[in-house]
Amino acid sequence: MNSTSTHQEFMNSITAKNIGETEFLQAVHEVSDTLLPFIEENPKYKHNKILERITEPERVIIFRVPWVDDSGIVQINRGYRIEMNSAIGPYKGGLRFHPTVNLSILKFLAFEQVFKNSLTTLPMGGGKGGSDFDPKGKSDQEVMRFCQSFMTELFRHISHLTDVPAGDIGVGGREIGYLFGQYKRLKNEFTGVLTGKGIEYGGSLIRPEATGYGNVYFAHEMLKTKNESFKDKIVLISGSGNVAQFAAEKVTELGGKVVTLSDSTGYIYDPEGIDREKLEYIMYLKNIKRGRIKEYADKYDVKYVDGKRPWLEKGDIALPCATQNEINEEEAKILVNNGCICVSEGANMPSTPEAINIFLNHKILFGPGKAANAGGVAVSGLEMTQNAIKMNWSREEVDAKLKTIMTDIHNTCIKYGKEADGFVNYLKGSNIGGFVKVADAMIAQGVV
Ligand code: NDP
Ligand code: 2IT
Repeated sequence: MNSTSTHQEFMNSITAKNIGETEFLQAVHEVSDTLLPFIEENPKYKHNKILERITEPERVIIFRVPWVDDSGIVQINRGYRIEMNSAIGPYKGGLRFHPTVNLSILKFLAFEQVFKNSLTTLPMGGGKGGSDFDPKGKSDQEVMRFCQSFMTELFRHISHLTDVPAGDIGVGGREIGYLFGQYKRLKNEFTGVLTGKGIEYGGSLIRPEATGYGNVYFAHEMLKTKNESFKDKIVLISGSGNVAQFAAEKVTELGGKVVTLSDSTGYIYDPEGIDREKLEYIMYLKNIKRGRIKEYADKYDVKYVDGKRPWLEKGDIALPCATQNEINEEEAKILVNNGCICVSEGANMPSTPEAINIFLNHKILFGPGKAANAGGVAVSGLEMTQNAIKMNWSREEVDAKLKTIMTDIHNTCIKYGKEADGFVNYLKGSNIGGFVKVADAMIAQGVV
């Protein structure tokens, strides 16, 4: 049987087992498509059914999260933790609070996390969790009560030795603080059970910056292979949350000009560039005022496009940093036709499969999320180490380690993704590079 029909057969069985889980099936399809030929060449993975095992979560926890809003009304949300794979370390991965959260989205994120965490070279398994709770428009008190209720169930399933959650969409420093406080109270122990903690209670310097900075470091490595850099490049960024903000900061520091940012309602286009001072306003707008991106356009008198994404604008480099499936085929074509030479994914699975095909067919630099955004979880791993040795490293130390990790991930992608004509298929490189360590560890540990 050829690998295309083997792939179809594999996908048929996965689809039958995970009915309606669109995003999870999309992620598995993309990974297995590049892995199957490699597995055919290395029969030990086939005989041990690694692909079948790695796509089945070790454990899925689903629970009720009741809480009382400011007007005294009882609200009920659904909480999840997907414990996907612990072959190379404790489950590790973020929590997402967003109304779209469901089992499919969290399983796709947990699946991606297994490969990403392996790529970092640190000993972390893969997991993900969250809730369909929408923090938008909620008071701090409501967010606190929700987080306390969420942790009142989650605490019995996690610990610094077994499963270490962190942030993701809708979960930042504020939420991690409330979650940590409740865990500590319930367990009566002070441990590094969460990462992304405040600096006063065990957090790591550079963790807030890590995903955005890491993405830019990874893109920088890709650009270097073409004797290019960020200097004087026009950069399109989507999102305006944690990842987008620090990607924008690093791009500007490296001499690039960021002309777009977005949120779920639309995007802004600032042809003069979103410089340091304007970025400070974005940080105030998004992290403190919790307002809409349109307010930037009103303040600086620039274009705001409602209901659209930034990919319609002309740019040399695109950094999608908002959410999954935010670049479709049409938008990918527009990017490439407008001369975009590099797409580096700060978000998880922001490009649809059709968009990825456009990038690969045009042989532009395409850095998939599991490689390009691994800086966040990598510094989470460094936070775990600092907690374990009861020491704090300086900004410079953590930043240097982050840079080294991103460069190493880039090298791994080249090792497994360089094709006969010299083109580096980073998708293939990151999938195989992330797979090997986990798969070998699974074989070594027997059928568990
Ligand atoms: P934040 O919550 O800080 O910001 C998310 C941003 O994306 C906001 O601007 C938000 O707009 C926008 N957004 C969210 N959902 C949608 C949607 N459905 N459509 C359009 N825009 C949307 O999250 P992060 O910055 O932490 O996460 C961004 C991405 O990066 C996610 O894909 C996440 O999984 C990924 N990531 C995050 C890491 C981290 O360390 N935080 C690590 C690795 C990856 P609005 O305010 O309107 O909701
Ligand atoms: O998608 C991700 O890698 C994250 N949200 C960060 C996970 C973590 O444990 O820091």
